[in-house]
Amino acid sequence: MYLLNALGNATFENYAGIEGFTEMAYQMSAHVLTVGYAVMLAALFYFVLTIKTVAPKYRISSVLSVVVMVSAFLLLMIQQQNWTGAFEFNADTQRYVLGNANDLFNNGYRYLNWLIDVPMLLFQILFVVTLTSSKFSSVRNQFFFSGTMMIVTGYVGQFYEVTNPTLFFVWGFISTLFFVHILIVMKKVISEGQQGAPEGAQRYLGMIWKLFFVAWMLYPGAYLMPYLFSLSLEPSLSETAVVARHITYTVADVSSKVIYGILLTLTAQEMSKADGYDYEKMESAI
Ligand code: RET
Repeated sequence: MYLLNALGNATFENYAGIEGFTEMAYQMSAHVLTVGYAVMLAALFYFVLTIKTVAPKYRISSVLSVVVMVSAFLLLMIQQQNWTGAFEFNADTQRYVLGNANDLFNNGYRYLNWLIDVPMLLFQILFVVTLTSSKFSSVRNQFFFSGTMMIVTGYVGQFYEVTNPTLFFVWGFISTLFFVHILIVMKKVISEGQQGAPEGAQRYLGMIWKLFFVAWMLYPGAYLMPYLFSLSLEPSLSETAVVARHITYTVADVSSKVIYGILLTLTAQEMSKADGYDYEKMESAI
């Protein structure tokens, strides 16, 4: 086996790339990463084109989705290029191996993308729901603080996923504490938002909570992927785990940014109708 520090603090995708990826594993990764950013560009149009289907007071939610789409599109595109740039085809072994590119593969672009998107996604719902007992500014600050701390601590931790499992798990654990705080605050925001909301909006808010919980859980799952595959304190370097991480991140991104944004738009449409703003009955919605 390889020396487990041959590549310094590089992530496990690179260590797996010493032996190399089969055509299928390499291409599936490249394709999944491409679909990831293509969806963001497509959804950008949805959020722009539907903005007038909700009453003006809910429109900041659509604007925040637009911000999320643009930043995710750009960073996920760079993430895909990072993948294709880091490995090259070797005709002798018929595998894609670490090339002599000057940049190894790293998921850091994702983490820094989250630094923009996580606060935006958390703020977004506050422009749709009406809080009954919590204060807007207090919830906003808690979301901002725990959101950024969760990501920064996870970003540091992911550098150690191969070379120092102890540090990897310690940083991951600290990050999880902030994550639990976010889940608690979000649950409260959604429960308050459901009170007094029209029935359709209540139903969508219930769906948003379930989606939020499952989609956000996928991120720590992807962080742990080399260990979920090895089930030991040595990271797995299997290419299946590498592909599984790309798929997990992409499913998580599409759910937590795009589907979440669409459900918030649908919620805001229901609330707009209850407020007397019904785009379906308007002469011209756009
Ligand atoms: C990390 C580190 C390990 C522990 C935990 C994590 C949680 C990450 C989450 C990220 C959510 C990102 C989103 C991005 C959307 O653009 C940092 C992987 C708990 C929950 C929603």
